Amino acid sequence: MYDVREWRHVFKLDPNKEISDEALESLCESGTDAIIIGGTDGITLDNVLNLMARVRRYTVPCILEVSTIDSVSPGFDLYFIPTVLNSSDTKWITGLHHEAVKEYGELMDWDEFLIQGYCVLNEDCKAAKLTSAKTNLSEEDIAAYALMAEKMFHLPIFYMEYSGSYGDPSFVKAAKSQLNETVLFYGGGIETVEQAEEMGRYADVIVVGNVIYKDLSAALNTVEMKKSKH
Ligand code: 1GP
Repeated sequence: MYDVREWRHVFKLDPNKEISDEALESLCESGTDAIIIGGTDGITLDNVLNLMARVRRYTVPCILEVSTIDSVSPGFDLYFIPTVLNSSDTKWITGLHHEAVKEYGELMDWDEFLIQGYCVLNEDCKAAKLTSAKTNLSEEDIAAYALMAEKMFHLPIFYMEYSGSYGDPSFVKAAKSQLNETVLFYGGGIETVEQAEEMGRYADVIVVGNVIYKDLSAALNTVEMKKSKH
């Protein structure tokens, strides 16, 4: 079984975006700790299965971050299920989860599922709009969500999501100061190894997404952060 506590760096691939075989090979063989397949729009069973099959040619762990119930399929190493802690719509906190478990709970192998306590922080990102997230948060608010994730809900992952914009490292530090057991993921706007290292000083795992599609070699360089101090 894969242990996210040992990870430092992951790439997140969007099944709704094109990627060449060469680019995919370089990402899978880059030394990153895992490939997460996930996105917000246009996620279908077809594009998820297609990308999974292509990543499966390599030994890197392949994880599905579930965004719609219909696109879940067997064959991944792990499944991440987001619950958006700062959403103001219960659908994104426990609503869809309840529907999914009611339908498929008996079939689920719970050892393969990890729940991510998301805190969505970039008000302009699609995920914030979709989930009606309350993004105007102080350092204390974020620290409290981190503490809730670990102590109240015992979530394995707390994920600070700035998707599309580079966040404030002092906020990541504030979250980390509350966490001992829960693994801290940071994602958003990382385009250089320096940014990856900066966020990686506090976050346990950094997630690199968009830049893959803008500047592949910059994306590949971010893996170098694995050598830096945590
Ligand atoms: C998105 O957190 C990830 O879900 C990564 O963010 O796409 O901005 O790199 P970027």
